[in-house]
Parts: sequence; structure tokens; C-alpha cells
Amino acid sequence: MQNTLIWIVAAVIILGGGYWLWQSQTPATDTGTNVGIVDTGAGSQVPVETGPVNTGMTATVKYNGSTFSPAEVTIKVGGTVTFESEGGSSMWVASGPHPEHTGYSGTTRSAHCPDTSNASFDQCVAGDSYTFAFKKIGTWPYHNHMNAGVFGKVTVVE
Ligand SMILES: [Cu+2]
Repeated sequence: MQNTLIWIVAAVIILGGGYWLWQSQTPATDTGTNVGIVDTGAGSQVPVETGPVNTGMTATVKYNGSTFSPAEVTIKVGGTVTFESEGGSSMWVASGPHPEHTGYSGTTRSAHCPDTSNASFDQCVAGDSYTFAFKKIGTWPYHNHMNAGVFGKVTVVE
């Protein structure tokens, strides 16, 4: 009877020790955060956390007649981008591709422009200012329909 007790205690110690060894070798869990590397000089590099880049609920893009500036902006979904034409340059912001503007909504210009709910990323008429609320996550190239060689890009993130 006493021998049995000793064997049970020994088994518990062996199993417990084995579990401890196994657990101590389990790698640390990945926290899922983005980690960049910063060189602090003298050859030492330390990891740093990097947050979302330039991601707010609003952005403003200026059009000067030949370029959008900044041409690429990132906003959160549901956020708005306001496009402003400076100096009276003719501007009609629209999702690519030119000339049908199907990229954002999947509908053509002639189909979505009469829709006054404005669910399409398409200004639909030339004007000095255009504000659009982005409800779809993704990267949305756009151009000036009045000067179709001028491009930009809106990236919408969660
Ligand atoms: Cu166009």
C-alpha cells in the first residue's frame, strides 16, 4: 500500500515536471501588432510599434489644374474626402476607369449619375468642391474627368 502511494507521488512529479518543461518551451503568443525597426545608431536596432498611417475620418485634396495634392489619402471607412479646386480649374472627380467610372459603384456614369442619393464616387458634374463619404473598404483610384490624365487614389481602411 505504501509502495503504491510512492509511485503515485512519483508519477505526479514526473508528469508535472514534464508539463512545466513543455509549457516553458511554448513560444510567446503573437500580439498581432505591427512592428517596425528603428536604428538607434551604433548598430543597435530596436523594434517599435507602428500605428495606422495618416488615418482619420476626413481628408482634403486640392486640385491645382495639373495635380491632386496629396494625390493619395487614407481614411477610415465612413469618412469623407473633400476635393477642392483652386484657381477655377475645371474639376470633376470620379472613380476610375475613365470614361465610365464603374470602379467604386460597379455602375456606369449614365446609370449612377441620375441617382441623387450619391452612392457613387463620381462628382457627375464639374464643380469647385466635391465631398464624398466612403462606405466601402478598399483602394479607389480616381481621376479628373475634365482632364483624365490626372490621377489620385483614396484608400479606405477599417
Ligand atoms: Cu472620367
